[in-house]
Amino acid sequence: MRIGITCYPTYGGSGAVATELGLELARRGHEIHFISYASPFRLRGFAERVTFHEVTQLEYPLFEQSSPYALALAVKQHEVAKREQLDLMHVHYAIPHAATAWLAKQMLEHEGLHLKIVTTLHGTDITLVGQDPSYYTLTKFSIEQSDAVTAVSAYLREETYRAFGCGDCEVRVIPNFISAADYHPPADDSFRRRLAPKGGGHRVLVHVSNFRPVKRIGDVVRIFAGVRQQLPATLVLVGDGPDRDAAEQQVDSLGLRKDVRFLGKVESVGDVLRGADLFLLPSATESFGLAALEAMACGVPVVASAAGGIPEVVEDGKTGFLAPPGDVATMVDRALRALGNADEHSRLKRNAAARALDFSADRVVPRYEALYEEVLS
Ligand code: GMT
Repeated sequence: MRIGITCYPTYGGSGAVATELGLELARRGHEIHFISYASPFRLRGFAERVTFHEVTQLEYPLFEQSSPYALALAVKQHEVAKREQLDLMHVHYAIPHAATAWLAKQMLEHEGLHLKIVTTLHGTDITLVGQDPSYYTLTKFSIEQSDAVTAVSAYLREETYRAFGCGDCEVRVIPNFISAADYHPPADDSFRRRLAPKGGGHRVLVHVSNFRPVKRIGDVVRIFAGVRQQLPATLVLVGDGPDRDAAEQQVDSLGLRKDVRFLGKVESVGDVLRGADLFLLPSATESFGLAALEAMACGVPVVASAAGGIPEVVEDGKTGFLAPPGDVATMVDRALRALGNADEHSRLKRNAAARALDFSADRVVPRYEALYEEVLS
């Protein structure tokens, strides 16, 4: 098949999943065309059957506050679909990608050409941004106009029905996945020692995100502070975003500077995750929690919020522990339970690595291929 993929190219789960999907599909023999304003961050180097098409925009004084990216994207989607004879366009994150794909499709129809649209809903396109009155009707319309719609968790599917109704449209759940070869538990503790080159018994806690308010970075720091009172430990924070400055200040005010490392954006999170003893994800909500899955794939247990789609990924008491969002005391208790006893930690690590295999690319990507075939038949 010849498949167009549009996603946000920046650090973030939806762009990561879209890019890994494109690369996996290309390995399986499909021709993939990424269309976005920049090359997706996980698309590095040459890959057979993969092409990137950059959306270019005219700078014009009148557009000062509102450069119409969505229109330029629709034009590029139309152009690439026509020139490369795409069978379908798979868009990740509904806003504005599902609407621009619909526009491109209308232009093609006008020329006697047909393009199928598959939309994957990822999270705040449904739970937050899409429900804002400024986007609601267009989000609902473009979901309903898609030829197929997927959600990354059962929670997100139900939330889509609850918030948008979505008439006759069937939202299928296809979970996020990991390419198992990229994430595997380390055979020794060399990665861990690189992150915290201290003596035995020292623990490494990791959090990876784009530091938006929904991630509750303040809770990450407070959970760590609680653990640090009981155990020698280092907190490694990966990523960047609006709440980073506040987190830096919080770390200073709690006197934790020497125990916390802010790494900023890191291209290969696997290298960091392989050095972790525990992953923290205390988000207010999370439609899936790809970062937690990536940690589990490296054999790292997770302490997370029992919110949104996280319980579909992290099994409480088995691959980590869940607690209500904001319940820092319980999360500290669970983190200490996970880290304080070597046998318990090993059990959680084994379970986490095994559970992650349920979400391997080999299991999940064929479900997208089957959906494409159905849409095209
Ligand atoms: O929806 C968002 O907030 C953005 C998106 C992203 O690009 O980071 O994150 C969502 O999609 C990821 C990939 O499917 C999920 O793993 C995240 O849980 C989800 N984020 C939220 O629901 C807050």
